[in-house]
Amino acid sequence: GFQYPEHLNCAVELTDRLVEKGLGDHTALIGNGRRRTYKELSDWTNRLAHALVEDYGVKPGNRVLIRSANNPAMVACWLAATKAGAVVVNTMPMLRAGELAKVVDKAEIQLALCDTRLMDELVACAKDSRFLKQVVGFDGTANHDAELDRVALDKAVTFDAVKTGRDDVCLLGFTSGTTGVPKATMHFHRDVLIIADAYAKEVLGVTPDDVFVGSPPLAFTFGLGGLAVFPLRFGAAATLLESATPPNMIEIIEKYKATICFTAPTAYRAMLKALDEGADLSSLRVAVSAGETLPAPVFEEWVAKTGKPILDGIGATEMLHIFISNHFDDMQAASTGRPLRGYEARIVDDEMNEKPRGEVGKLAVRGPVGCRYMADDRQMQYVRDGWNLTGDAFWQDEEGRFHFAARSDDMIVSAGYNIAGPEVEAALLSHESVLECAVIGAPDVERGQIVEAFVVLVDGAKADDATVLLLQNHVKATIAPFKYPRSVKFVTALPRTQTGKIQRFRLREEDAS
Ligand code: 3SK
Repeated sequence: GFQYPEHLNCAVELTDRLVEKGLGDHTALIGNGRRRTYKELSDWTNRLAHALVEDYGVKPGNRVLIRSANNPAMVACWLAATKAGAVVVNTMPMLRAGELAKVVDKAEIQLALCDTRLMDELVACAKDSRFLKQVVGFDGTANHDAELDRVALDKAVTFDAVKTGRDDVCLLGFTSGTTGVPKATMHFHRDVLIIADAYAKEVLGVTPDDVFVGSPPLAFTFGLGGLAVFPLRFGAAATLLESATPPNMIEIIEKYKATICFTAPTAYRAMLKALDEGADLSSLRVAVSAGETLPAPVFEEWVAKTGKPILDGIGATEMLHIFISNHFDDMQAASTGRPLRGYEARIVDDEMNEKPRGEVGKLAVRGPVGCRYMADDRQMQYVRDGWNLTGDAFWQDEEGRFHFAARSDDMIVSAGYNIAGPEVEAALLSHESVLECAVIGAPDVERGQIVEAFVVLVDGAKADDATVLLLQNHVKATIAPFKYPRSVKFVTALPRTQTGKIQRFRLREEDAS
């Protein structure tokens, strides 16, 4: 298993420890037009930690909210607050005052650190809040031109980090879920290191020579792990750019000679569309895909066009990060792979009995990191008999690999057939006219449900009956014909969560109204 000392502050392990190991001059952060070494990151975060404790009264266990886009200053604030023993909630810049208020109330946030460019909504939230008393601005452009930066400027570059226990909570991961109701999940200092040791080390083999890029927000644990924890744990470089959205990721990989890219399948699709003959992805070692299942056509096109491995994995905010993944020596299209070292997974029925290989059931996982909802009675549903039920429908093949079928809510039962919406989506996506799509079960008197597809067409394709027929025939020719979408609706965009997951429940709601 993974062993850690009884007292552990994960932020120290991601900063000062690398300096101790002789990597002080190595690049830690890239962003805002410059590079910062591990020594500079250590000094920066120690100064900020002094300011948080001495000037803003942060005590161990206080909840601190951070509001920012991905940039080096956000990482520095997160590490500094963690060094000070705070429990941090990272939030995305798109959140409005009402959404921030829900987070503030749930987490009982007293202090918020905010990129000065994003103050308005948070100040509006603080005005009516019984918890949030202080909103302190930091300079997201890292010119040290904001209150927190000025206060921190003269502080000492060493800081005695709070001697937190390895099982002290340091992070609250909020999940908006694909159902729309936000929940908070608690994570320990040790969890932050486990995700790096179990995934970044064991699966990706990260070394100080790696350069990470990617698009998921740091406020989403997928992004915090992939873009901050994983590089910093092993002395690699974290590229944190506000502009890191597809398709310009290709230029970013070229410019910074990135070796590891973290993003979701939709972004890889967009990158493939923008990939011209001259693009130089030679620096890239691996593309990591998670957040949604990786459709086989995207896997195949990526490997064919770039010659680089793309590793699909599944994680969850509840589990902090990825727990099942493909591995370099065992990589397959349309498979999520095998549990990481230390994790076990099985497919169960409603009574928690293991299902035979090949049959779709609920995915149950257990391992060194598990789900701990904060004050939420869904804990009893998520964790049963010590197993975490992630809400995904999976099946396991004879060789033991796991395969995604659907989110449990996205299984469609039509005329007695079980149809996994994502399988139909993958078939539709393999047609050249389809840019994006989402498939749901729409109520139907005769069949109970019918397969209904919402399709965003590529530029130039016609949204007419002929295209409907073309797409239906294409699905029938690709997978079992009974799975074809009896209803096809053309839309200009799909509803997504702020982390980019398709909100199929919204499509179902629209259908019902
Ligand atoms: O797949 C996800 O949704 C996820 C969530 C949190 C952390 C990591 C991942 C991949």
